[in-house]
Amino acid sequence: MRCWEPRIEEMPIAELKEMQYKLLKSLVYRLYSFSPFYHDRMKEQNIHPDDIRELLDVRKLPFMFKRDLRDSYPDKIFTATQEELVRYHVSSGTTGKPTVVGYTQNDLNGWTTSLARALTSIGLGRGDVIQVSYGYGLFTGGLGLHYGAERIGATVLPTSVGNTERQIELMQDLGSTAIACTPSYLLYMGEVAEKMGVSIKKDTQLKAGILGAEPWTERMRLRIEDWLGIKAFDIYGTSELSGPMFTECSEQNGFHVWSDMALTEIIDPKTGETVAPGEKGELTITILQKEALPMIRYRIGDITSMDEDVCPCGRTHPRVQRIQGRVDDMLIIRGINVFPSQVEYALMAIPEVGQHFQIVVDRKGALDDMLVRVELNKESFSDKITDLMIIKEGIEHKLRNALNVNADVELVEPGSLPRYEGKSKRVLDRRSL
Ligand code: DLL
Repeated sequence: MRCWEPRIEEMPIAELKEMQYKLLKSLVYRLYSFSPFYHDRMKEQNIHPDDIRELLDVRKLPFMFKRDLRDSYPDKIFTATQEELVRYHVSSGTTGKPTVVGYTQNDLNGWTTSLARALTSIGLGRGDVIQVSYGYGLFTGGLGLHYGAERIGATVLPTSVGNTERQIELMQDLGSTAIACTPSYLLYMGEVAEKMGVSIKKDTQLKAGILGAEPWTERMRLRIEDWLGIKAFDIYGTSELSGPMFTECSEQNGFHVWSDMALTEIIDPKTGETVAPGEKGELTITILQKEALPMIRYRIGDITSMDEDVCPCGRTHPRVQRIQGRVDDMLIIRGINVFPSQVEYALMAIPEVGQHFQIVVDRKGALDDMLVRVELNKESFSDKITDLMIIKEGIEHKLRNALNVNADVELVEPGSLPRYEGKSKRVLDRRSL
């Protein structure tokens, strides 16, 4: 029941690229002929499908942005009729109209295959109990992982989010071996378990976390693995691509993007040019096989780099490195670019610091002011002001070194910052309020 397709997953890179070229060419012809949206876009750029003569010609095609989906709310951009659709998902987003994604049966099959391959690459399969603690419903996380896990013959425990104490009881009673949720929810679950007198490391059979839907850092991975006694794997996707689709394999070194499904480019967000191999830029994906909502050169807004070398696991499909932040997540503090992930990375190296923090940005007069509220761990929290002052100054010093900008630190009691069941919200930017 595992989903291991060596003919595709280990296909020599040159053959994979040839396959991608053929898929791209037929996609472009199809959209030029049948989609008014893409037809007009290509015409505007003076592009005809005959201009696509090799894979690199993808660079001639126009980009697509989230606003294109919003502007065509709810389904004007779909290339399948409502009768052909078998499901909708809707993502709310923080601004403006939501985006709606429709799926044909083939689209759902492809999505499930992508996750089945991914879960297999982690080493999961028949005999595993996968607790799906992503939200079920309009969000893609719950149902996406649900069907992927069923496809590989694992037993699904569809807990969705919330009701955390019950989740922990079920994890113990039914022997969950893997959990899929946001890293912040797993941190919260670990704390709730401790309050219940349960050690996830010692008292459960959990061995893997499939964690994503929000940015997290390598140091957070190490903390989670050490604390909970599991291997933590990154999982990535966005609702527009289908939902969660790609995970790291057992090598834990970037998530494999299946080349027969998606063509990945990393571009300079300012110029739109492709960056040099291995350089950081904006992840841009063309979904090669989707019926209801194909996407050409979709600018996702996530910042990362890509490694096209063959993976030690044998898979030839490129690995995209951990997402470092979003183009629109970047804070500019007194002219210096700061990503929340840099703050997390710096904090997680400091032993006194717990897992939770919050960044508050204000404008004082003409100047930006950044405050980082940091929870200490229980052992380091003390009543002695002098001890706390030393820790606070130490953290401020480390943040200054990591970020090149001054940040004030406020130490707060363990357990006092907000906890999240879904995606966390670590930045409070009060400059725009
Ligand atoms: O978050 C789909 C998903 C569900 C992914 C479950 C993984 C697991 P959206 O709500 O559309 O879809 O949000 C997509 O979330 O563009 C990233 O900014 C962020 N994101 C998702 N996964 C990761 C990750 C789902 N592993 C947006 N690391 C994306 C960093 C992530 N950011």
